[in-house]
Amino acid sequence: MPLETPVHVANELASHGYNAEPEAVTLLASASDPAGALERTLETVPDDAVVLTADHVKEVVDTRSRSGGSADRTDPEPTAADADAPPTEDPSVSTGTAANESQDGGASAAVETKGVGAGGEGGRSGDTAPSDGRTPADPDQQSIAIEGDIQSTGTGEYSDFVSVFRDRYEKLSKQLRGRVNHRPTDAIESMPGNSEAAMVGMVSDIRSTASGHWLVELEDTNGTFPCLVMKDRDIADLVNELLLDEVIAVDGTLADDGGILFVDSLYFPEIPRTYEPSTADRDVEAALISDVHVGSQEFEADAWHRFTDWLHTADADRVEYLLIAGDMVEGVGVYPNQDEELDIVDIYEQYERFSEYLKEVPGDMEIIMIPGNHDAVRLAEPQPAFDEDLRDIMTAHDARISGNPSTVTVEGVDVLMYHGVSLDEVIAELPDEKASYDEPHKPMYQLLKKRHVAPQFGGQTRLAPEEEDYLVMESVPDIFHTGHVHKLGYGKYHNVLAINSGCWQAQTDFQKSVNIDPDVAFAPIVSLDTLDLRIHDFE
Ligand code: D5M
Ligand code: FE
Ligand code: ZN
Repeated sequence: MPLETPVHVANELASHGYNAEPEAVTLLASASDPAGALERTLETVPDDAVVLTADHVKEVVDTRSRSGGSADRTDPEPTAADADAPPTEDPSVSTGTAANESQDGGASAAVETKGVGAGGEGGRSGDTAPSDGRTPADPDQQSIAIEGDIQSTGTGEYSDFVSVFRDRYEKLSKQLRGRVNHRPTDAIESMPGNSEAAMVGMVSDIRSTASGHWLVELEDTNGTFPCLVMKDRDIADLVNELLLDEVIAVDGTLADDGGILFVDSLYFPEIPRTYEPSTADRDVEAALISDVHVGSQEFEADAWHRFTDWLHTADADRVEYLLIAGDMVEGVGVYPNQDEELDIVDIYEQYERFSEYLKEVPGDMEIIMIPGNHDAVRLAEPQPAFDEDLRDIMTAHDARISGNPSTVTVEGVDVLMYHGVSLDEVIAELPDEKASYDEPHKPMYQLLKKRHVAPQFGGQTRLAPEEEDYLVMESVPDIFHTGHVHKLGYGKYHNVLAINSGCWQAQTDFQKSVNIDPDVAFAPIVSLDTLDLRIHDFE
C-alpha cells in the first residue's frame, strides 16, 4: 500500500497496534520515503510506547534535525519570539466568562418579549422554532467590507512561480527594510572579508553543520547567500521557528574570506508590539466559527440547533455577525475512505442541507463565509469564493461569500479569515512549545510573525502560483480567525486577537486513529468594541 497520505500512514500504524499523534502521522506522510520512515520509526520506538509521538518520528526522519531543543527563550529585540505570549487564560481575552457558560442559560431566557426578530426570513421553520427573545439589529448601523474574492489568473506555469515569489519578496522585504541595511547578494559577494553586512532574503535551505551550527541559505532577487547561525547564540533558538520560503532579515559579519555571513541578529517581518487594534464604535458582537462539516455522519445537528436557538435569545442580541472560516460541508473525496462516513453523498445536496441550517440563523445577522479544504472549490490557496452554482444553493440567508483567505472589515475591525490548512504544517515543523494542536493559537502567532498565512511552498499546503502573493499579510489584522484543526484556541499576539474556532463535527474514525480530540460545538463570541471574548459551549 502506498504510504504517502496520512490516512495510509495512520492505517499502517494501526495495523501494527499503534495509536499515533497527528503530528507524527503528518511527519511520516511528508517524509521523502514514507514507507521507509515508518519502518525505521517502528524499529526504534521503545517497546512500551503505546502512542507513537512526533518525537519518535523525528529521531529517525530527517526533519532538518529540528530536535526542538528547549533552549532559553532570550529573545533579542525586536525579533521577539514570543509566540509564547499568554495563551488561553489571558485575562484580556477571556472576559471571565467560563468556557462552559450558559449553553442553555440563554435558551431558557428566551421568554417571549419583543417577539419580532428575524422570524420569517431567518427563523427556524417547524414547531421547534425558539420563541424570539432577540431584538433585531438595525441594518443602518451595520457595516462590512470584504477583500479577498480573488480572480485567479495563474496558469501554473514557471513564470507564475517567479511572479508569486517576487511579489512575496517585495511585499515582505518592504516590511523588513527598516530593520536592516539590506545589501543585495551580489553586493555582499563583492564585499571584503570581515565586513559588516545585512540582507533580506527568502529562506531557501536550512541545514545543521557537522559541528551543530545552523546554515541558513537566504535568497533575494539576485541570488543566494549562506548565513551561519552559531549554536551557542541566543538567536539559534529562532532557527527552530524558521520555515522554508518565509522572508527574514539578518545582519552580522562576513567570514575572513567573505564567503559566509555570521549572523548576529535575525528579524521576522512581525506585528509591531505597539500595534493598536481598531475597534467598533458600538457594543456589537461577532460569532466566529468554522468547520461545520454538514453531510458527515458526525455533524452535530443538535448542537447546531442549540447554537442557532441561542442566537434567537436576548443573550445574543448584540451578536450581529456570523463569520464561518471554511469547511461548510464534509465534501466528497477529500480523504481516502471518507465516503464510509458520509451522511449525504452528493456534494450539492450537502450544500442544500447546509443552506437549511443557515436559515436557522436570525435573518438580521450578517453571515460571511470563506471556503476550506472540504468545500467544492479548488484546493490550492488562495481559494476563490464559492461559484455561482453554490451561491445559488446558499441564497437563503443572503450570506456574503469570499475567498480563502479574506480580510473582512466589520464595523471598522479588520478580521483576517483564513481556513488554516497551513497550521498542520506549522505544527509539524515547529517544536511543540511553539506550535501544537492543543494550543492552535500558537501556530497562528507564528503566521502573524511571518506576516504570511502559508509560508511554505511545495509542502502539505497546496499553493497556486498567481501574479501576486495574496497570502502575504500586507496590513496588520485586528483579529485573525482560522479553523481547520478542529481545536479551540485563542490569545493575543502583540494585541492582535487570534482565534481558532473548533468544529461542529464529532471525532471521525480517522481522527480517532491519530488521537485528534476535536473541540466540538464551541462558539467564540467577540465583542467588536473591546475585542473581549466570551466562549459558549453548545455541546
Ligand atoms: O481537518 C481536520 C484536522 O484533521 C486537520 O488538522 C487535518 C486533520 N485530518 C483529518 N483527516 C485527515 C486525513 N485523512 N489525513 C490527514 N489529516 C487529516 P479537516 O480539514 O476538517 O479534515
Ligand atoms: Fe474541517
Ligand atoms: Zn479543514
